[in-house]
Amino acid sequence: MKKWFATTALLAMTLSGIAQPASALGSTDWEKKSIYFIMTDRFSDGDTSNNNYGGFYANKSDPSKYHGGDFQGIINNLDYIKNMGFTAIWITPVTMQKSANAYHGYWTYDFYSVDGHLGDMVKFKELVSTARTKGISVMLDVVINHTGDFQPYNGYAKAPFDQYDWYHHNGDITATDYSNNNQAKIENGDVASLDDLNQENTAVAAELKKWGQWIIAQSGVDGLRIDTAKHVPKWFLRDFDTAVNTFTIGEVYHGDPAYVGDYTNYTDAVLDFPMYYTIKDVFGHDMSMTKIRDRYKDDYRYKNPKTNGLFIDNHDVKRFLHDASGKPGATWDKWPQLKAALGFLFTSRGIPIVYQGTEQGFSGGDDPANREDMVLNTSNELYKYIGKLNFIRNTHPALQNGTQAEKWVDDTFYGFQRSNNGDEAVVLINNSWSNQSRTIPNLSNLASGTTLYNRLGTDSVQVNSGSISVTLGPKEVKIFTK
Ligand SMILES: [Ca+2]
Ligand SMILES: [Ca+2]
Ligand SMILES: [Ca+2]
Ligand SMILES: [Ca+2]
Repeated sequence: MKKWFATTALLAMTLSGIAQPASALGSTDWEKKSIYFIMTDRFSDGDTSNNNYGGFYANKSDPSKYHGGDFQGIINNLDYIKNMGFTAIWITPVTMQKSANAYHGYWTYDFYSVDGHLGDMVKFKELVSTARTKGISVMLDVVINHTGDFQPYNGYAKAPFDQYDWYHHNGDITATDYSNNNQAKIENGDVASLDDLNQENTAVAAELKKWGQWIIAQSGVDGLRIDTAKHVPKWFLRDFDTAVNTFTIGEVYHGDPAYVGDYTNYTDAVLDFPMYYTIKDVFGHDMSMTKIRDRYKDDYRYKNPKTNGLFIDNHDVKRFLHDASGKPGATWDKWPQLKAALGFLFTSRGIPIVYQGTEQGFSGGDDPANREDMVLNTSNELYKYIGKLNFIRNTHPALQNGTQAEKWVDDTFYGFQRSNNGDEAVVLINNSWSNQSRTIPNLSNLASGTTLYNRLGTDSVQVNSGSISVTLGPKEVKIFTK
């Protein structure tokens, strides 16, 4: 009888649309995931009836306008993501906007409404629960630094965010503020005229925390990506993280690991911007692999580098294939650089994040050229390659959150081993445009005679007194496991 009551109660809750139970994924769960980053408006239009919501018309020929993508479009294509091996998605903000150019979702008008271009709260819940049945967790992008640009000429965001003293009124953060590292202004000034919320006002702080709890309870999302985190006072990031009681990863757009790493004292994790710049240099511009070694030397600055969000590009910077130098002397030969960068992304410590379109070879430049309309071609070689990398990572705990030790570094060659309770992976990367041979010494936990198999190819190698001798082709990555 007891059991029957419990089941019925649960069913009743689901049917009446009451908040779903929080999934309570912690940092350790997120370390194991790989994330596909979706800009919803540009992903897939699953419901054309919402394309003109609010009088802001979808127009695919204008890159600064809505293009019609929505929750239904994601729901319809979850298998496209699942079959590429991703175990989580990060979606752009869902709050209601009030601008013809707010397709991206970062300019909130009403915190407590879902933007009608995307769908409604019921559809949002359906996305989260359907994704979960396919083994895909959902991370929601949230903006707690600012609203849209309404002040001083167009009033405010919707109540209760419609009061003068709920905002800072300090003017824009200037280029000089950034170059002088004027942190007070960076936290209390406006980012590109977007109205900066005054978290020192206790009513604002309380409302933002209440909203964070509300959107999680309503939707059932498994974690939050905190937009513009370096513009939010650090003490409030911590208060917010505590209040929402879920995994948070902050966007701290800065190249200095000392600056970025400090934020892991206030959020659970950060996006690894310092490593992004290193990946761009090393893999995109053929620079020395000693830069990878040097970057890892700063790992002590992060509370837990296994939760660092790793990425090769995103919606705010030029795509990797736009920026990459390509093969010297060739007209356009950049895929080998991209594939090497992705090989690193999926094997290094940290959570790999791939921005939609990388798997289709998109090569857009600065915003909005980097926000292309998606095509969903599962036969693209890059789609298959990412699927293979995800499969290898998903089947090897060593590559998810194992320990990581450097075994070789020189200008063109990098090697490291990852270990996790008996699972071993040796990752080797040739960053040059010619064949390279090396003997990699000092491998751990691998007895002489052990055969290691390259999971990105068909070759194998035998361990001899803790060493392996290997040859890699141009820009080749080999991932050896037992
Ligand atoms: Ca639509
Ligand atoms: Ca601020
Ligand atoms: Ca403004
Ligand atoms: Ca947390």
